[in-house]
Amino acid sequence: MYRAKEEGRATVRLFSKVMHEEIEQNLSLQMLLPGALQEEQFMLYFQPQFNHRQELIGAEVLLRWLEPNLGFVRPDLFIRAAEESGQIVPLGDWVIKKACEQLKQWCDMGLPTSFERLAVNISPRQFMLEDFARRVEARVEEAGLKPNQLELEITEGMLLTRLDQVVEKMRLLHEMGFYMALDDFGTGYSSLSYLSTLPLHKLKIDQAFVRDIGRDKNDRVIVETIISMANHLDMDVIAEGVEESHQLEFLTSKGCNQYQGYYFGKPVPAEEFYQTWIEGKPQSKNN
Ligand code: G
Ligand code: G
Ligand code: MN
Repeated sequence: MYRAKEEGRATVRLFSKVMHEEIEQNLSLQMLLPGALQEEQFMLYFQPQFNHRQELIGAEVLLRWLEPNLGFVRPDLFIRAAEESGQIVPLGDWVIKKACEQLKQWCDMGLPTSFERLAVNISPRQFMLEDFARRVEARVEEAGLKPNQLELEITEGMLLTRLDQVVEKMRLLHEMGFYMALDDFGTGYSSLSYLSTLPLHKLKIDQAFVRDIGRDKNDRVIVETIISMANHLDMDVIAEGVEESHQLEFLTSKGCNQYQGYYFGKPVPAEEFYQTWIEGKPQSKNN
């Protein structure tokens, strides 16, 4: 009994120590972020997306931070720190600006006709800004692009609070011509009834379901349901985290025609992306 108590206490101590370290880490990242943005320690990586004909249809833009002393900082950690400190607002704006500039450069260099757009992750705090729609529109115009060349990925979690405001802003962005996607779909609480009323173009099936397609019948059912929901609602559906051919086969057989994942390619810097996925496939350029 003593030992149980001791172990109990030790567990509590260990738990709080880990929590303490996480909080410290989060705070130190929060302090480093403003300087990091000023010194341009961030860079964009691009992960290719394909259709069922194995044609390149676009890429997801993923932010990376190379801190001089820490090396690459885990994106989930620094995104959270940026969200909490508010730095996500200037940082997110920087991501949109750089993504637009990069896409414009690639358009000028030549892209395959199958290439539709770049997808950018938008954090809740960024999306809720009063003038978010105007800001993103300005970035697209400055770069000489059209709104439908940019896909805005928002998460299901955003719909849990202030649904009315979120939907209103989605409608506005939709009317402006932006392409709207719901990221990590299936992990939240979306119900079919309100999903059908949202101005959405695309659902992104969360990678957790894709990962276990071969092992877990429940996940197969969920994936199949999401695909059929998207088809009935006239939305595109893309599977994230495709790593193996049997996952691709299952997805294709159920009517999911867009894919992203290590099976095709990892996120890579801009130059490598162009060399590997565009110059490497020189047929069917459109300019
Ligand atoms: O590929 P990766 O490890 O980068 O992504 C980790 C998490 O960080 C994912 O949830 C992804 O959506 C998020 N993320 C990556 N880049 C950005 C970004 O530019 N803005 C926001 N808000 N989130 C991002
Ligand atoms: O939350 P979001 O869907 O934006 O997250 C994208 C994240 O998924 C990035 O961290 C990206 O690096 C990661 N990712 C992309 N493809 C794969 C994959 O095939 N397997 C795994 N494990 N992660 C992936
Ligand atoms: Mn995403």
